[in-house]
Amino acid sequence: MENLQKKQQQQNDTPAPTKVSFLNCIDLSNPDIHLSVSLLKQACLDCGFFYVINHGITPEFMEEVFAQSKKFFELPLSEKMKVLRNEKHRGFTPVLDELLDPDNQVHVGDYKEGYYIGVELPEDDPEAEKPFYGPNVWPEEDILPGWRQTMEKFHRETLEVARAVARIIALALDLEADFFDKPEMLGHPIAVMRLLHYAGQISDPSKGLYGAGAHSDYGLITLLATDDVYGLQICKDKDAQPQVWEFVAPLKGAFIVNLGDMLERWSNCIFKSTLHRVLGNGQERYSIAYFVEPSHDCLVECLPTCKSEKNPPMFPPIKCGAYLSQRYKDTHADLNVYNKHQS
Ligand SMILES: O=C(O)CCC(=O)C(=O)O
Repeated sequence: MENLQKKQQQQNDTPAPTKVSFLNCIDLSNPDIHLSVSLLKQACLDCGFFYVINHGITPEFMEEVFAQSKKFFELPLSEKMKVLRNEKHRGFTPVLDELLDPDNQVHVGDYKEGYYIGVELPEDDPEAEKPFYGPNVWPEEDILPGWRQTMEKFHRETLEVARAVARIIALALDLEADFFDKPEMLGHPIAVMRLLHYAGQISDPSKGLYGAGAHSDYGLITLLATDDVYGLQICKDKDAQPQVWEFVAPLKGAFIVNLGDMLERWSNCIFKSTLHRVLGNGQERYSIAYFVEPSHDCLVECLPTCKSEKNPPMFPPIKCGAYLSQRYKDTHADLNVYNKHQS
């Protein structure tokens, strides 16, 4: 993996930043499951971030997804606003829509634009009444031909990668491999993919300017695909003062996987979610985050293998849908802001 990271750093146009984190790498094509479990467990205990390679999605298809994403963000703002995010969190999110770290991003939000795509459910499906479930919002076919098909295929394929990673996580937590495959978990997940575009703004932490403010993700895990521009930073110990930030080297074609807050709760802090942020360095950057959360009604409560008399559950059980709704509400602009701008 060290070689992989060096190779990746050499491929990038810009010199590698000095402080780059070493991350373990899980090869999903490796039949030695014990090795994968051991590498993943070490990564989860150490920093909550690791690479996943040989995951089955071809490099050519990943290139195509990035090319289609770029086409969307290159549209005029007026066109993008036609597919503005709705109350189900589907569609376009303009620059500054999200504010992830209000303590440090004073009066401004993230300098990134995005596009949310969830699991497609027809409007007349009874489940579509629930937050995060329902139909997606799509740009017109004549504006971006084939765009929807590409994104739907990537959504489906990435979910399979997420399920494969979740099986290794289950084994690392001494659970049955299919623990997270249950219908209420990744059988019918809330799986939200988000195309992201950083337009080349230069971040300045001293002024509270970030591509994405410091945060941990809300769900089970996140799979992140990036282009080869540096930007993502992690803070391995969120309780340390001062915080120490390290870059994560981009690895084209791989997923960078991180643990979310629900897994921290599920595992009673044995596996912790990791604080991360994005710094812009003046270069345009594209990434795709895939947030993996269980079904709306899933009760996230301490796993049987993560509690004992000496180590009782630290968190009360929570329903996934309610927890997620609150986290999105806390971090996203009120949609009325856009109505006011338009009137
Ligand atoms: O763009 C990236 O590298 C990370 C994005 C991210 O952290 C997020 O959307 O939660």
